[in-house]
Order: sequence, then C-alpha cells, then structure tokens
Amino acid sequence: MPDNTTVGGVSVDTRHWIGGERVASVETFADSSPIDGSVLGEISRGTPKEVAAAVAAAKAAFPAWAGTARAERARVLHAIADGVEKRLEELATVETHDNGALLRSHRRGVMPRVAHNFRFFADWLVKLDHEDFETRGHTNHVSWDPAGPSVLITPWNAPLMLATWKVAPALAAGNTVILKPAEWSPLTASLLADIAAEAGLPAGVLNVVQGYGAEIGDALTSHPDVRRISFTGSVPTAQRIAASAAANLTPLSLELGGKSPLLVFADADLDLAVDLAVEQYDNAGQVCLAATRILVEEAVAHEFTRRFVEKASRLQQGDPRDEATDIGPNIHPRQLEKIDGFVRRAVEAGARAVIGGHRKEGQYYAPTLLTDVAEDSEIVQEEVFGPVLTLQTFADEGEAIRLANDTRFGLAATVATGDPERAERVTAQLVAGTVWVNCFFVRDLQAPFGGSRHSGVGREGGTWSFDFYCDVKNTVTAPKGWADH
Ligand code: TXE
Repeated sequence: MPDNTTVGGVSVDTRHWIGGERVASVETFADSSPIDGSVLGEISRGTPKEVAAAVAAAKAAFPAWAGTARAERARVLHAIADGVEKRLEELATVETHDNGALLRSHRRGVMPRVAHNFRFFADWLVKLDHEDFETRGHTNHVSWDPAGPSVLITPWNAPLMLATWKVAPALAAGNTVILKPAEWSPLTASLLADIAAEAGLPAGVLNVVQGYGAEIGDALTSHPDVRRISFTGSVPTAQRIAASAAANLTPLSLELGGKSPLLVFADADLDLAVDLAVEQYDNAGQVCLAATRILVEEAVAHEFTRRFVEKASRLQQGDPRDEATDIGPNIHPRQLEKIDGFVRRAVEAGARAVIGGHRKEGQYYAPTLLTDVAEDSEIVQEEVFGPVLTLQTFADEGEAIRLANDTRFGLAATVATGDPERAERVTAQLVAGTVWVNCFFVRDLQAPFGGSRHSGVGREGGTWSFDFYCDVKNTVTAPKGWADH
C-alpha cells in the first residue's frame, strides 16, 4: 500500500504519526469523499498495538514538554498557527473533499479559526493566573500543573476545527496528546501532524492514531497512562467511553449532541428570526449546536413559515467546492440512510413536509421542514444530524419555555424577541450551555462551552480548558519565621 495519497492536488500521508515517525498498520480502510463517493485514500487501520505505542510515546515525551517554560510552549503554538495559515488553502481543499462541507466556509471561517485555536490558547496560557490569597497569615498559591498524556477523540462534522479546539489547549497546558480523528474524515489530522513537526513541536508531544473507534476506542480510553480524555461525538459512544474510563477514573470532557430550540416570539424581528432558522441548514445540518426545533408563537407562525419557505427555497444545493453552493452533501451513505429513516418514520407518524422530506441524487438530502409533529415524537426528541428542522407552535411564554426544555439534551438555545425583559426572563429558565439572543453561532474562545444533561459533561474554553487539562494545585505556605515558633 502506498504511504500517501493526493487529494485536490495535496499530498497527505495515510499512516499514523507516533513518536515523531510515520508508522503503518498492516491493514487499511478506505476513506471516501461525500462529494462523489470516490475513494480518497487507503488509511492505516489502527490496532491496540499502535495505540500502546502512541501512549508510550506520549508518556515518554511528557516530562520534557510539561517542564518547558510557558513562553516557549506558547511560541511553538504560534508557530503551528503560522503553519496552518501558510497551508490554509491546502487544508481547506482537503477538508472539503474529505467531509463535504463548503470550501468557502473552510477558507474564510473554519481554517482561520483553526489557526486562532492555537493563538488563543497560547496567549491565554501566558496570562493564566490566580491571585494568591491568605489564610491566617499563610499564602495560598494556585497553579495549573500539566496532567499528562491526553486522548482526544473527534468527530467528522468539523474535523480539524474540533480536533484543534482540543489539541491547542492540551498542548498549551503542557500535556502530550494522542489524537484519534473520525474514520470518515481522517486526512487533515495527518496534515496537522506535519505542520506541528515543522513548527518544532518535539517528537511524541502530538501523536495521531487512525482507525475505527470500535476497534481501538477501548484501548485508548482504558489505558492507565492516559490522564485525560476529551471526546466530541454521539451519546452512545460517550457512554461506552465513560464506562471504559471508569477503570482508572480518568477525567472526561464530553461534548455531545443536541436538539436545540429556536424560540420565535411574536415581538421578534421576523426577518431576523427567519435568517436564524435558515442558518440551521449550514453544514447540511451536521452541527451539534444547530437549533433544529423551531418554536414559533401562534400569532406569527403562518407568516414566519411563509417567509421561511421563500428564503429556504432559494438555497443552492450542490458541489461544496462551488462558491455559489449553500448546502453540500451529507458525510456518508450510512448517515444519509439514518436521516431518511428519521424523516420517513416522522411522516408515517403524521408529520407534513413543508419543504424537502426526500433524498436527492448522490449523497444529498433536501433541506426539510416538518410540521404537525408531536412533542414526544422521535423526530422532535432525537438528534437527526442532517438538514431537517421541525416546527411547533406555542401560545405563551410559559409554553415556549416548557417545550424548549422538553428533551434530554441541553446544548444550546436561541431566542428571537424584541423585548429585552422577556429575553432576560426566558434565558434564565432555559437549560443549555449556550444561549443566544437575536443571534446564532457567535463564539468566543474565552467563553465556557459544553452541554447540560445528555449534551455533555464539563466545560471547555478559556480558563475552563486549563481547569480540565491540568491538575489544579493549591500550595499553602506558612509565613516567614513560622518554623521558629
Ligand atoms: O459518532 P461517534 P458517529 C452524533 C450525530 C450522529 C451520531 C452518530 O447525531 O448522527 O452522533 O455519529 C469514535 N471508543 N454526533 O457514529 O461514534 C469515532 O471513531 C472510543 C454528534 O460518527 O460518536 C469517532 O472518532 N471512540 C457530534 C468519534 O468517536 C469511539 C459529532 C465520534 O463517533 C468509539 C458526531 C469507542 N467505542 C456525531 N466508537 C457532535 N457532538 O457534534 C466510536 N468512536
């Protein structure tokens, strides 16, 4: 098997990256493009043997990296960001071929954010501090000690963005990393390994192991030398990881799915509310934060729906490399089957497709809005992870809040209202890690990010990331001369 493949003119190594070296597995798996189903490359199919080697490399590299001065760690992280910016076009191209999200989004939004992930945590690290405080003359000093080798398991919907949102703070904290990208979009993690090495990150500090979660997941998450596990993905996989990590009580950060609501009150700017709703089709609906449940006050439901249909019908669906495209393909034939199954069962149960409700040629699903859906139905309660929204109506604020909170998730919520007092009242009662008022997807890396209930455990972002990736220590020192007494 060849050691690399060429995707959109960019050469990508298809092997693991362990201890500063490329390592091949005996077997490979085929990685295909959602754009046309073509095989992009044969990727090393990791086994517990490569996992053991990667953890050993991360363990060996840990003392030196943990002992590296903060300013030097920050310098290397900025150098990685420089490398990302230098190869931005290549990263954007490869990512679009691999996961089917829009090239223009990768160019203008996602890859600049990848570079920013490194710059932000480098800068945050340098100023990370806690003021000393006194207890009966004794000084308390809080420090953030690097925790150790960290396993980072990432999904396919925003591969490099979500990987680096974990890699950057883990490295900044002084930890070493074993990154396991999703098997449906493994390529940009391999490019990141090259960029990090070129930036001067020492061997073994970042390791990339490719393969199927079902085959190497347990080896990664039950390893006694692993000190942190951060995971973004589905609830069942998170439950499996939590059980596996329990053997060593390894601390976990779990960023899971959602079924977030968009609440549209009659006093809202209706055009803005429609824009917010249509935005939920971004990335073909494969966004954990997506507000897939639209809740509209009865008085404006008819007009909202009319304007929504008008705007959504203008969306261009097609090749994600085309600048004019608004919605690309879904990641994998299996995901498409899953989406289609959800919609078919919903329609059988009485739902009506106002728009969409069907597959299109290739790996595409038509943007869909379903009405006449019951509150306790599968389509309202379960994450579809495709371009499928539901619309329910409410009579008053109390009912809006009740509907909004009535799922097992709690990742995000969006409120459209022209009344600031209502916004305050409503947001205070929503169960969600992030709430947006009259906006969507505004993200600052210093803000806490995570979900409640089945949407996750823990928070990352800003200081919260360092709290997670470090062993936070309090050192209490007696006053001078204390020992003489
Ligand atoms: O996710 P998995 P899948 C949701 C979304 C989607 C559904 C299924 O609803 O339809 O999950 O997607 C690795 N031990 N989200 O099956 O399995 C796997 O290799 C350790 C929401 O792709 O959770 C990949 O790297 N790791 C979500 C990663 O877990 C294991 C994003 C995610 O895959 C493992 C993705 C195991 N036993 C899906 N099994 C979000 N929160 O944004 C698999 N993996």
